[in-house]
Amino acid sequence: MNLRSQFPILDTQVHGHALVYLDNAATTQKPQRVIEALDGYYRTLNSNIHRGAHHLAAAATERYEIVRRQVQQFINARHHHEIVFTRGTTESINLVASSFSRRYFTGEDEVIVSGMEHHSDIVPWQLAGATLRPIPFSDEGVLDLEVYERLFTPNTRIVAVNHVSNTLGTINPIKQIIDIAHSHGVPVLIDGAQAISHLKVDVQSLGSDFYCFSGHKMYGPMGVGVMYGREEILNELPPYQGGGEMIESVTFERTTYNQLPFKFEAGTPSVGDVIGLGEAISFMQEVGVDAIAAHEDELLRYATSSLSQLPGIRFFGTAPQKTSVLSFLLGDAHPYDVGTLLDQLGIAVRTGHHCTQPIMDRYGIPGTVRASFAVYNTKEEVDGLYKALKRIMPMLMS
Ligand code: C6P
Repeated sequence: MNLRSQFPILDTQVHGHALVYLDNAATTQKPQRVIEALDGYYRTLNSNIHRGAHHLAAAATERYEIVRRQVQQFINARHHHEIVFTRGTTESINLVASSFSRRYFTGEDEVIVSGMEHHSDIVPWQLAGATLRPIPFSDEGVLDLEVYERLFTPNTRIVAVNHVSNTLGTINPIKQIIDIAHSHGVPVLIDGAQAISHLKVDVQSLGSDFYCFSGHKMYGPMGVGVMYGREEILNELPPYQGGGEMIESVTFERTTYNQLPFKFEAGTPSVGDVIGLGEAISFMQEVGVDAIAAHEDELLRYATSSLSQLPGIRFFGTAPQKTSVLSFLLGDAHPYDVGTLLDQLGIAVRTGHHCTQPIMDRYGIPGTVRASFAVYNTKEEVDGLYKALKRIMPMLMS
């Protein structure tokens, strides 16, 4: 897919080598049009929204609200007021955990998560006082749904699982997970941080109660994300933060709250970043989510078969349904050493526990090397990774 020229950063040289950027699960690079949208916002539109009586305030508000409808359409939400802008997936999940627990927790509360959750979908529930019941997974990285069914108790308040694992790449069967939870009368939050740039998401056909994601992992800016919530459930929840915009009226005795979605958007939002997110969605729609997925699948297959030829390589996450994440270890080499040597050759990967320490404990390893692909990556770059690994292996393996 010849989109590379739209991404200026891909021309960067690193340590005398052309950059090979394979850290897309951490954050994707941004196309020129997203950079221009941010620049254009600050040059021509910058203003606080929903407040001022003047032209710029009205124009910025209109653009911001257009993006809300664009996101609604992108994930097929029923209503635009079900889309709440946040700073990212982490804030979206913290919002739900905080508001949901204040409304529904009674003191003996269990949350079912998967054993492959990101810390962002573990810690907020612990902060809310829940006991976590993790769904185990196989060596390949597939969740055990039979055990899942047995984790429900009268104290189960919510199920919170990721759509795609950032470390293993597994695409979890979230429709099935949601249906099972609903048959127990339990709502479901989906952490879509790693799914939104690879898979078509339809929150209505999935039936998810909450769906959270970050703009920066889908070719958009950092500092903006989305918390989708079903209207009925959002109407039941108390606000997350207090401040401007989320109120209807304030006195020193009593405050009443604004309607959805503003009830959950206290303070000045990151307007320019929301507008940049809109541009990123347009980019993805013009390329086509299916075309993006097909290209990345091809790269994943190619990379898996190519790297399999390296003696002593071990892959983590070999589920049949995967996105373009390849986690591995080279013999007993420490992942950090592999990452540092790759960097010297211009190749950017992530190393460590990837904010999923329970996965590392499950396999008894300190971390992995993770290569993750996006729409602009090429087979030549995969070849570059293979050659670089081959070159550094003798330095690392005893
Ligand atoms: N994973 C990674 O390199 P934020 O930081 O709020 O945009 O996203 C948090 C988050 C939540 N859930 C999942 C499944 C994620 O992968 C992430 C972010 C990055 O894998 C940074 S740790």
